[in-house]
Amino acid sequence: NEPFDLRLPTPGCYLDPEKAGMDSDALFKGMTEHLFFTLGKLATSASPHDLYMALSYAVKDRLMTRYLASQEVIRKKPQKTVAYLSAEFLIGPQLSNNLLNLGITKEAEDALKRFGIESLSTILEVEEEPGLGNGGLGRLAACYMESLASLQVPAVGYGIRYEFGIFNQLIRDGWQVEVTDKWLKGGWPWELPQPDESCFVGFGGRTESYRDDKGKYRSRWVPSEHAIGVPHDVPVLGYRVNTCDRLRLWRADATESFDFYAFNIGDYYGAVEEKVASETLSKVLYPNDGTDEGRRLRLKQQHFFVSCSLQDMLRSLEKRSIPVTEFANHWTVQLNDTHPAIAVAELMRLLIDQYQIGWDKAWNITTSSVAYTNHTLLPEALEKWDLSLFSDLLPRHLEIIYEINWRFLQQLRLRYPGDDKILQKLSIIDEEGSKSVRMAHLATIGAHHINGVAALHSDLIKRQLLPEFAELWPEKFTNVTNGVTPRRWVALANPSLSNLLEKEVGPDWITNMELLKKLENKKDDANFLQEFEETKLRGKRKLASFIHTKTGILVDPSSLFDVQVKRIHQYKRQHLNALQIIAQYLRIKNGTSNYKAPRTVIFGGKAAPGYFMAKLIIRFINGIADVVNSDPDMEGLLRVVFLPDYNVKLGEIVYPATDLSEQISTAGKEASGTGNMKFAMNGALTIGTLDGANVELRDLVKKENFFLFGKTESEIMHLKNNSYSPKTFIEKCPELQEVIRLIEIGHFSNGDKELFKPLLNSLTGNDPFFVMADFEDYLNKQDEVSNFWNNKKAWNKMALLNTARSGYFSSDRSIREYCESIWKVSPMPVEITCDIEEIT
Ligand code: H53
Repeated sequence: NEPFDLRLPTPGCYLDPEKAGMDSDALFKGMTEHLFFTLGKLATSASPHDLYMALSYAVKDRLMTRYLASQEVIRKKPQKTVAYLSAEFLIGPQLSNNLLNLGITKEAEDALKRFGIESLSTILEVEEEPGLGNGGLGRLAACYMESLASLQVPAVGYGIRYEFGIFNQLIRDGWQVEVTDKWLKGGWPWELPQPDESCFVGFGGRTESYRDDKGKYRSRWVPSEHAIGVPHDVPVLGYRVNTCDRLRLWRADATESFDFYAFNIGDYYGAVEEKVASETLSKVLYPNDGTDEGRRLRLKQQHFFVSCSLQDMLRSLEKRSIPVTEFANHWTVQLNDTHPAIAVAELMRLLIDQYQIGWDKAWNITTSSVAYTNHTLLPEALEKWDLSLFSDLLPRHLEIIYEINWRFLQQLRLRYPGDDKILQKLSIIDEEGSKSVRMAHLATIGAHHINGVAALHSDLIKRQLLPEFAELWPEKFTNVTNGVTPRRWVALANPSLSNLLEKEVGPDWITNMELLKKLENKKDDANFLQEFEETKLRGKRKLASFIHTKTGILVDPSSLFDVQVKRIHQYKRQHLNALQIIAQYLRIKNGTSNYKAPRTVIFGGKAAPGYFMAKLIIRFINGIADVVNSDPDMEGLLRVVFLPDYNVKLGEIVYPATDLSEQISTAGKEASGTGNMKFAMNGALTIGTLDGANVELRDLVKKENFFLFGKTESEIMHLKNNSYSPKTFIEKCPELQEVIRLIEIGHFSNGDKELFKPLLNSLTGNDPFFVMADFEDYLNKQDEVSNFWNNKKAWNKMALLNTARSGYFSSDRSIREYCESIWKVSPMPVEITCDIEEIT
């Protein structure tokens, strides 16, 4: 492994891997230069945003050596690289993370002081976060990129550079209002546009057959429309290592600024139209989390970024004179859900049509390089494309899919002679109703591995979602439980806890979370538990002041902070939590509460703009908050807060400040959940169902440190199969009847009896997410929580054990599992040497 030679012409002396250029003097100089030359500003008149930009540019400069060295290593010594294909990367703010991973946070603080800025946080606050994802899936992709780099694994994350990310959420009269996310408006300093590596992508048109040089009939695609993908690269630096991987996000450009023919004949608008149409491709992120809308533009986005990415991978082989038949030895392609599943057909098309490789060989290459992660069992999330839309947009891909399907069905016919049912069930084409292409089937057939994202979920994939596939190819199915990066979610988000952890177990916990097990020795140490509690209090004070600034609500940091932050979805059951609050409210009102644990219940999360019931749930929570927060009887006992515009940045404030984490989805519905992991690491206790990764969390922290309630997945199935009736549960629970009555009479809607009717009708009608069935158990469990809260020592001990035992949920562990069992890649350290004398 040849060291990267730093005596290459690199501006500035930011080159020494250890220190040169990393001290505060050099950072100050770099900032001054960027203020002057890049931003055209004088230091004397620089705004906080100018200083943020200048510092970010100076920090990005300091990533470049590692970034280029990491690419050189692969060029010189080819090694298998991970291509993580994802329609979403919710990467969060970049400055703090890069400072942490470079190890120059202190130096940056010192440099800022010389511009009169006393606290780094005032500069971090102005950073606009790129909301290039909806929720769990996009954030997971970001954690995985950070872990890949930290583990020194060569990797590229491929995605879309949406001009508008997930909308910003305002709350007006209790309702969610969506506002366009203009994250690029002030300039975004972290990307490197690479127009010379652009790719062409076709759409529409027709296929035609022709005879090649050897007289063989072949098929080819004649698209009617084209777009250009321009890569914008974001460096992803690992923690205190030289590996700096890449996030390559594609922006769509028009092929020609104008159609000159149309322009010349006077059709000015017609000429501009196609340009505008091509550029809308990367305009906006679809704001649905786990629901498939089947929209034409969405399929275009998917094909656009997948095609660019695969072309980019193939081109990288050509550049290094590696035959494309070696593809699978150099790239391992991970499909993050079915959003990039078109990759199976597109890789086949490129190999067959572009590189003239025969079917069998091409299929072998494809199936040896592609793997698929499933993230959901919800039927509404499983992508299906209308056949007519598909053939209109991607006619050649459809031909290829038919061929893949035909060969697959032939295999099935041999195995299950005469069984047409199974053929229909497994076919890529759904023949029922208006015919459609099932993307999960395409991905499953084209992948060498299919994994779920938590033990229970992976098991359900095999038993419920794709049982016949699992029987056919048991060796393909596996599990990799999700994880989250401890750099962002503990080290950055929770500095006071991090300091305590470092003092207790040393600094290595950041890359080896298992070391936190050592904290178990302290579980009965009153002084240590006190210190641990102090870190939590600090987080709560910060959140309390944030809540006050954003909502005007005053909350008491010594109350129990009970938090549910995640996308709003019926299966996640924010409404179950809301109903429970009403029950507590009623008890206080009726004087029947033995309420010894003052609580602040905090919600946060966005609803898909077209998801009526989710938006009504937000309105419902705000209705309850209004009544509770303005009632003097609730003073000092109960507060309800809906935090607007939940995003990564806000998550960093919320996780360290939480005492109780709400993970209350209907069992069998949440594939994994990752918020549950962030809370546990930060010492929150969980109240939760046996769903997703909660199951593993409870096993790890041990059942006495987890508040379990609710029906299990099999009990839910049983209810479902035996004509579940929510009424029977309501009849058994007088408190629930009271709660419902209060909503009915309009108590939380200023007397409006209609407002929440759709919600009530759903709950008392068919209650699709079994809220009524779990209500009583949940309420009882909440009483237990309150009782525990009054024994602070016991609470702190449980909280400490959650932190101590949460190491398994580091995304480093998940990535190691992917590397070993699916990708077969190993770390490749990047060495950098330089002779400082020579370059300074
Ligand atoms: O993916 C997370 C899981 C979570 C699951 C989520 C998800 C999306 O955010 C979007 C689409 C989709 O199919 C699944 O709901 O349970 O933790 C990461 O795996």
